[in-house]
Amino acid sequence: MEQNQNNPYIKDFPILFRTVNSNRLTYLDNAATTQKPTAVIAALTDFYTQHNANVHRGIHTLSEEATDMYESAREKIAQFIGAPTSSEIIFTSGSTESLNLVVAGWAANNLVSNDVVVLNSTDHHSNLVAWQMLAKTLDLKLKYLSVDANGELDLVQLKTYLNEGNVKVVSTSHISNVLGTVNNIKEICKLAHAVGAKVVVDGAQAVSHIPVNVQSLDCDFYAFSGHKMFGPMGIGVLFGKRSLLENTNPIKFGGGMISTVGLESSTWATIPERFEGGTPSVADAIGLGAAVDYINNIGLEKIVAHESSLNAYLIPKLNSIKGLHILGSADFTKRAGLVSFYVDGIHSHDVASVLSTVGVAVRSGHHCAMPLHKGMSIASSTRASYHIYNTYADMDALVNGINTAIKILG
Ligand code: C6P
Repeated sequence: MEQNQNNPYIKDFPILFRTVNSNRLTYLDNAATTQKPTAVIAALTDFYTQHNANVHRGIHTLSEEATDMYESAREKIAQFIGAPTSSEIIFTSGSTESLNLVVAGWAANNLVSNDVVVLNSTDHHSNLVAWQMLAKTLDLKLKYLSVDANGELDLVQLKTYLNEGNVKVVSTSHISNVLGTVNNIKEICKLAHAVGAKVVVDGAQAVSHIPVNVQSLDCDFYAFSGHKMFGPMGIGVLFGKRSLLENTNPIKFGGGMISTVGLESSTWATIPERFEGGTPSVADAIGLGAAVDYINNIGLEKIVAHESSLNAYLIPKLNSIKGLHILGSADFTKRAGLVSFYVDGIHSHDVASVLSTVGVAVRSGHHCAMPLHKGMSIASSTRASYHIYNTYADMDALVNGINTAIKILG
């Protein structure tokens, strides 16, 4: 029922009613950014038409309203990911800034020369590059976990690394944005914590696709982006355990994040304001709160079941296309709602271009995961990624478009 055009969620997303190149829009680029429901757009409009003011600064009515709305969004997000307190929710501009805050704010002040950070080649550049930069400055050692053909991280090797000593951090994505693998964060945390290492999770592709509870995962930091979960662009979140945030230096200095300022030195506001220097993206945070309400109204179990049924429908069809190779696990029950692939002899951008001519939006390229593609000896891939509003008809449009691309270019 929900997999066909009677999917009840389509009507919530105005953009899905536009045409692209004279075709119905088939939006399959949700891992890059999701579309926005009316409820989120309305929350932004309501803020700007009724409440617009800066937060934590004024005592006039609009400022108090804006502050209440901003803080209540923080509260909603804390509950949504099971954070113990809303003070452990830092608003950032997105996963990239959240990960940079962990690296430049916490790790730069808590790691020393020869400490080891364990990463893996499926990690997004936002994670890899930030650690590489710090490794150069502090002379850290970076170790990389092997990834098998199914996209699974080698946890036996992780145990070996942890036993070798000096591992201070294990940092990984929760869900790979290329392979769709759902990493076993709970187990990784258990192993890492046994030797006192901290776990940093890049949840950009997980939040809104699977239930996330930072307390049951027991991760130390968890980063995600609002725009990949029906929220506005320009807003994201870093969850950090309070004891670690207390030992994290701010990386943005200015208004709103100080307690006292002298001519020689300053002291910081309490957490979380300490990390939110300058005027924050107030409307976008409130919009993200509305996105959380929207997801809660659907229910994450329904989203998981929906994406899994799209996988079950699409993947066998893709597998039957000659010359098309799917990256990651062949077992579609083991992946989140995205599939990346390449077609022999046709560049990923050309596949995406032909798909665009028939209104199908997918992403092509290295998806900010160059080492992963290099490790698979390919330069790039084409990726279809779905969400609650996608249907079997969307999958058919994708498959037909790929067949057309092969006919034209193959
Ligand atoms: N991935 C994609 O796959 P920002 O741009 O800060 O909102 O998110 C960065 C990011 C971090 N980690 C992972 C696992 C991600 O997938 C992303 C963003 C997008 O199409 C853009 S490369």
